[in-house]
Amino acid sequence: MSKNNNDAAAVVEVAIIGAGFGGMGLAIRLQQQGVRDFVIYEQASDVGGVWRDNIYPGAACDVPSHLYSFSFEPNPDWGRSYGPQEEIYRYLQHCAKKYQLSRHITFNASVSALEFDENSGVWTIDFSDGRQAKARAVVLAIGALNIPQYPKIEGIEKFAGKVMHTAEWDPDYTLEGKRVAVIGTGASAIQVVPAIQPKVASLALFQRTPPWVMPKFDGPQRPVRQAHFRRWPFLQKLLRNAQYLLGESVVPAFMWDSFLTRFGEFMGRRYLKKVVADPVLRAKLTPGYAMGCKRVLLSDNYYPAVIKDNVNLVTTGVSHLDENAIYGADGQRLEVDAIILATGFKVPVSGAPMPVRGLGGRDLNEDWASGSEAYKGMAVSGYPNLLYIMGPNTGPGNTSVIFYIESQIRYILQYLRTLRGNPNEYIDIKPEVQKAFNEDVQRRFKGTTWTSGCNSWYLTADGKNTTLWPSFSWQYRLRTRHFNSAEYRFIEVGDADV
Ligand code: N01
Repeated sequence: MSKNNNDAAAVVEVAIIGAGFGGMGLAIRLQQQGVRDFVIYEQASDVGGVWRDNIYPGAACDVPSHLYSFSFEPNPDWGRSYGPQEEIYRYLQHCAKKYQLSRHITFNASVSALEFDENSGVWTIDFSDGRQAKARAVVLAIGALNIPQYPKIEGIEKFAGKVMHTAEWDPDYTLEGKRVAVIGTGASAIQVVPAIQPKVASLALFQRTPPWVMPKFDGPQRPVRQAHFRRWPFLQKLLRNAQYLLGESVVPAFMWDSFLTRFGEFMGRRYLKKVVADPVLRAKLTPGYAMGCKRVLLSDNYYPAVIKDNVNLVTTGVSHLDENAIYGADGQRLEVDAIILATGFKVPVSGAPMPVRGLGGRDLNEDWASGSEAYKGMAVSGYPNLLYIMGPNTGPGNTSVIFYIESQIRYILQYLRTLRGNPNEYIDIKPEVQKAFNEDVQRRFKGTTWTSGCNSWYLTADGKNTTLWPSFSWQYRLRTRHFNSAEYRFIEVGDADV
């Protein structure tokens, strides 16, 4: 493959890290193009990514199910309008089986480091068990939200009961009749709280910032509809397109227009008033920041659960823990058997979860120390032949992440084809191209609700949004439609003087 590579036989053309939606989607598309020289390294023993791992009660998607599948693999059999975790996990297992991905996947392969060698134009992949592999191109399909964020709470190590993060749920622990504290009121919390509230003896809900919650209108999909979708697939496609257009046209407008944001807030407060009669509780649940600045949450059963007698909404913050109890910052002591941390994830793309060394030994985590940045969320200057799926500034604020993943897959296929056509070169995005792209991205955030001044994981410490795409998703699709080789440097393998 490369003129200076002595161990060419062991070098695979493409290594994909991760067998979730991104890695599997790319693998299927590569196969369909007749490319066989690729491997997927997956740290777990099954496919599925976050949909394999997040098994807390109530875990589900807040994007309509018909939008939450590959465009080339519709699922007429979704059981609900919003897919629960196990259904989405089953869907991914079905895709893996149907497209025979297992022959390309190495399971239980946890990548611990990546290093590029400019003399051979090859990436060395280190695994945590000491194994090594080599690939010409690496695609990091490692997901954006998968490293749990554990809060630092004084005394947590002394607590004698159970402590569980929503993303690391212990299915063998029973909550029936237990006294439980839930910390956090984000997307995970509003799903787990209604699922466990009827079972537990008491539920102390520690809310730091009240979220905006809107009704989800979730419900079962009738068998007759499934039958129609199986018989006339275009009907499902129509529904999918209608849902896409709704999310795409209505929601962004609310993010950009302050009048519409106010209207959304009015609707949110109206919904809260309809469900929560007690004005004191309602005041505690009313958000104090502009709608959309943090993720708007969808739920039909969160507020109805919070008003139940066995739920105690604590708004004073967590002070500390002792062996048997959790203390509010106001000094109240609540004896509990279990603490559920619904405290979210390490800020995505704030760095790679492993050392990544590019040209001249540069370190991606150092380069991204003050905020991550890539070209179109995929290529990073100084790290040739390396691509991200769902990298910086490609998170959707309003529509399905699968739409973005498929846009990136189309681009990456062109990138990899170009690479295959230039076997003695490696390619690197020009720094000035990456810089201009990111200046434009940041300019587009100005005046949106995302920069209206809330404390959100979307933002870096200095207020830069490195997570979301600041525009319509169709604009992202258009901008990733064509791979433009003029934007890249093509470097001769062995020409280390770069
Ligand atoms: O996490 P979060 P999440 N003391 O960071 C609070 C995706 N997702 O797991 O708001 C007390 O949103 C924190 O308080 P505050 C989705 O993209 C998708 O819920 O920072 N509280 C907040 O209330 C989502 O956006 C689905 O003041 C503390 C909560 O914990 C992302 O994952 C389902 C605290 C964390 O909320 C993250 O959601 C679930 C502390 N020390 C998740 N630290 C779908 O449906 C944190 N908090 C697809």
